Amino acid sequence: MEAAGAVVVVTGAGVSAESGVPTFRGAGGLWRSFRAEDLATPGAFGRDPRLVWEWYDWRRQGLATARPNAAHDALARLERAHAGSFLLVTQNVDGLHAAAGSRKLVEVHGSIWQVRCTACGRERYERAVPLATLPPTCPACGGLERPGVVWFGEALPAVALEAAFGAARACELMLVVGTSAVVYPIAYLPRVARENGARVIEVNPEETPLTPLADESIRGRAAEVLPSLLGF
Ligand code: BJW
Ligand code: ZN
Repeated sequence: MEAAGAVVVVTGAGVSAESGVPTFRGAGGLWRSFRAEDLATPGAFGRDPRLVWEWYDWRRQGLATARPNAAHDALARLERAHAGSFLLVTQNVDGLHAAAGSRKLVEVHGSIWQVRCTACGRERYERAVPLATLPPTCPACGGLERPGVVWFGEALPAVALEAAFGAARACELMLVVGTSAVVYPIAYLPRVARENGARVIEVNPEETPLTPLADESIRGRAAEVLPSLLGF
């Protein structure tokens, strides 16, 4: 790890599992109890914004007391200790990497704490749980607000996406932690890194579609593996 120049870390829901945050796929995952098509698409929001907001409000309530775990902490320390360039690309919307102190961070699927007006585009950071009114409305124009997350079929934020792919092309080491590696375009990042000569290391208790492509797969939980792997 010390020898590596540019480092990129890609994280998914598994990194927050030990903070008590449910993952999406696998045992206990959100998609075992809820249908993504009913809750995490623009069509679902168009049909029933209140239902979608009730689900996000419920998740916000669960996240309000969640704290970063040893994996988030180890990645924040890695950023501070690493002399070369560094980028943490997270698919997570929970805000726990920032809470742990990560700053060179792109949240490519947005943030559950961000709320965006569907009429005027105004964004605001809203930590209140539960929300006072569902669905919430824009303080500026009274329009319907939506969660500031990226749903299926929606483009990822362009600036964040360019930063992620640029860093993936240029890195020498990519660490992929706690993601099922099935959601695109982020699932392309390890391929891009590998094709450009980077070493790719996966940390996940389960095998994923990335496993055959990775240089190394470390089977274990992020909060146990990362502190010892990174030396923090
Ligand atoms: C542990 C652990 C522990 C457990 N320690 N690990 C190319 C091919 C095929 C399909 C597509 C394609 N390109 C696009 C698509 C369609 C689609 C897609 O990928 N579909 C596939 C699922 C088939 N992609 C999109 O629609 C994306 N948009 C797009 O491409 O737009 C194109 C476009 C361009 C221009 C204009 C318009 C459109 C958007 C994807 C958005 C994903 N959104 C969600 C919801 C976010 C909001 C919310 O939270 O509600 O993002 S879905 C959900 O999946 C969430 C996650 O960020 C994402 C990834 O999941 P993640 O993080 O990997 O979690 P899990 O649960 O899957 O895995 C957890 C892992 O942790 C497991 O492996 C465990 O083993 C492990 N684990 N405990 C370490 N302790
Ligand atoms: Zn507005």
